[in-house]
Amino acid sequence: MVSDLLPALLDSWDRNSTLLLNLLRLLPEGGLGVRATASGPTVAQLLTHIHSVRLSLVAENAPEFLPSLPPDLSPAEEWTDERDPAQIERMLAASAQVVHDAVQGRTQAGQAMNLHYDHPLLMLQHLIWHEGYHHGQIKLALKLAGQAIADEDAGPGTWGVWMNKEPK
Ligand code: NI
Repeated sequence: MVSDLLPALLDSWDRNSTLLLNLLRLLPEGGLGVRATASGPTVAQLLTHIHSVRLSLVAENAPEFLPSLPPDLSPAEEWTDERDPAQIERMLAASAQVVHDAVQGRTQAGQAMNLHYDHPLLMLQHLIWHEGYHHGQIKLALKLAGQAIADEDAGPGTWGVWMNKEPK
């Protein structure tokens, strides 16, 4: 089991990435433009913020993994109000892979991160926490706007991604 730890931790990151994409796909019509408060970010901006934070942390801590990212998937600014869900999906999928590769690469090399974190795996844990925080904000913003995603629709693609065992 101990030798399975790195693959299991990277799997947890991949699941986190999958369930965020599932949330994006479940957004109701116009959901990307919803805000929790008048001055707060749109759902679209929260998603591009998540993308941007992933890339910023890799840039600060393991920059050698950034060149694998296509230039058009790198945001010009942190809170881009991108309204094309397909583009947001491409951005999130690409940045998730960059994080996966950076954490895997530095961990396997036994190499510390450049700026933050006592261990490369802490970056992965930090990002899962950060994205869960914003996931809840997105769900609440939709609810406040009267566009809540029903639990029975959201559950299989979010909680189920964490908890369901793969068929053996
Ligand atoms: Ni944030």
